[in-house]
Amino acid sequence: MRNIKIGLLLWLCLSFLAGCQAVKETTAETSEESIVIGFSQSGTESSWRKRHTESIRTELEKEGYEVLYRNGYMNQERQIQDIRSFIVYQVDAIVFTPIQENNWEPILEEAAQAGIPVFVVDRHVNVSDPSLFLTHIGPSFKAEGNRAGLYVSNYYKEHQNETINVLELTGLDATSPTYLRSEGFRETIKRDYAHNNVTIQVKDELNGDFIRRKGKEVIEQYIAEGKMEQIDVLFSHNDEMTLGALEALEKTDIEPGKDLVIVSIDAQKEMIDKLKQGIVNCVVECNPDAGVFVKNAISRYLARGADAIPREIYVHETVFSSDMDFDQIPPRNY
Ligand code: GYE
Repeated sequence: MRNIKIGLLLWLCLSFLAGCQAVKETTAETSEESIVIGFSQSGTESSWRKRHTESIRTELEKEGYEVLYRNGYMNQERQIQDIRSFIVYQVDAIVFTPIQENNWEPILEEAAQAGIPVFVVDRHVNVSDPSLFLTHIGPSFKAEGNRAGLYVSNYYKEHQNETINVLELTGLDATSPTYLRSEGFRETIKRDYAHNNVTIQVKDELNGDFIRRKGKEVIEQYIAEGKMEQIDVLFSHNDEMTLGALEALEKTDIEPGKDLVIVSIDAQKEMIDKLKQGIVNCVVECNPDAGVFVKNAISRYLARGADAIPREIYVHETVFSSDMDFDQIPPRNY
């Protein structure tokens, strides 16, 4: 009996050791074959951006890819250095969200020479050779602007013989969300009002770089110049700047959401709360959950090559406004 017990123990130990060896071998195999993705993010200026980063990192890691992450701290030179370090490291793919759209050509040429595919996410790049990146993955910024404009034109559809003045608070210059949101908005507010003589016009434009503090500063200045009274609608290119503008408005008699119609873009949790409180009127969603789209594009590229990837991949988005059933708004994760 004792012999049987010793035998059993010995067998268990041997199986355990064999098991360990097998695990070790698989681990070694995986790390040898593991796909490395360099991910250069432009900064951390908003909750939207933080969620965007988290979404991409977690989806890629869940897929078993190794992610080298770098934060560009809103500095293009830094992003260029980060991308160069990925090239030196010979990563399998580069994912990058450009701070603005110009002057990427030289570094993208370096990546192309090294044979590394580039996936541009969120903002666009402006390059003369389109083969320098494989695809662009992100929102339709123009559709976001259209949705904002549509809310405003519907809001005034029963009005008559009026000119509606809009103050546009724009994001960072030379970025596609800024000029496309603007373009989309202006396109829609031009809708024909001839029958009841209503004109919706962008009276003034202020720049807040997508940053809360800057949004607050420029609106404070505008209020100090005595110009805010003439404004009916504030159209802000992102929630952070809207939050800054709301802080500035606290020192006035203007009641946001009532005396001033406010339309914001992103749909961060904080802004959805303001919508529910009636402080803002419309929040156009900008979807930061790009991760799954990025992961799918990379996996598809690895399995089927560059020809299997569309040039433009849109993420889905919606719009929330004061006239909707707030229970329909999905919980926000940013
Ligand atoms: O709307 C904003 C962020 O590029 C679409 O950047 C993005 C914008 C987003 O700072 O909140």
